[in-house]
Amino acid sequence: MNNLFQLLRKHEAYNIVGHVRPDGDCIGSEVALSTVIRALGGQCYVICNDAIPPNFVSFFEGVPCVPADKIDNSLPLICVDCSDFKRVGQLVKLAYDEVFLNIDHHISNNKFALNNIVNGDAASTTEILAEILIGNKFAIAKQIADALYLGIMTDTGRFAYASTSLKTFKIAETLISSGTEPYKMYALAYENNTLRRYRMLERLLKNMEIFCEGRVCLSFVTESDFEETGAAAFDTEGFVNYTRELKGVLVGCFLEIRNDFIKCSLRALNKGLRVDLFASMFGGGGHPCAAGFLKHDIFENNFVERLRVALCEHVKNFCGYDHASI
Ligand SMILES: [Mn+2]
Repeated sequence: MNNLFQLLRKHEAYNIVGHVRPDGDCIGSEVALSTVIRALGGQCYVICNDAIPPNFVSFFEGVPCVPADKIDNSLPLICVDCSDFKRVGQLVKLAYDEVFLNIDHHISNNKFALNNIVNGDAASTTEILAEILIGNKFAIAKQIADALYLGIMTDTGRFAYASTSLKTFKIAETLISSGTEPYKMYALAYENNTLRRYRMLERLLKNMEIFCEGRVCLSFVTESDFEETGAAAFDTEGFVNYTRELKGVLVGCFLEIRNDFIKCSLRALNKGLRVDLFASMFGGGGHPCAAGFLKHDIFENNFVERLRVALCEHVKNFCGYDHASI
């Protein structure tokens, strides 16, 4: 893992990209790594291939960004927090034949780059980066610390998921020592809800249903819900958690049923439920407890009904797994 610095010295300038619909870990990784590269004397541009949630825009202060339709593809590409090269979005995918470096923590990562720093056990991509920086005694400036903290806080569900460990808190300690103020990061991420997000939340709660003997909860919002509330794609970030947090539910599923695609997010109570495997049947992926897929092709009218049946079958097959051994 410590070869990150050797790799970064191979070129003078880079493009960095994360996944579409960027979340805190994606943004934190982009900002932290690009700031590190510039601190090392190199140049680096973050490719903005999707709308950055407004509450996270401040993290990009002073970070050179480039729109996805103006990419200089002569610069080597670094992908962060992407399990698959598809996740970078169509424009970036078309611009590049090869990826210089892939840094990620998804168990399903298919190591698509020339160089891969992939650790499926890490709680977040920012945790991987933080460990490397701390291990190499890199002087972590406040902007880098804030970005890393944002990613770690959001991908561990505010330091709550099973992926949260003593190591997570030790890294957080270093970041706080470097100037990060936890309450400010929390407020940015979780106390910036818009009314249109809450209006969407009403619809999520209204459409919620439990089936498979109480083991699966599914809800959805539709294109017209987005239109009527004026919500943007990022306004539904984290909605899937409401489906998973119900008592007795083993797997939660949240669907965005849009005009030309369905986005499915899945969360499981524990690793044995392997929602990443379920998502992979539909061309998606992720983590054992958190996964999803995007269905772009014209889908059958009864797709959601078939999904319900398949989900219940999957949960019945996997909930008998010996959880004690995981
Ligand atoms: Mn992540």
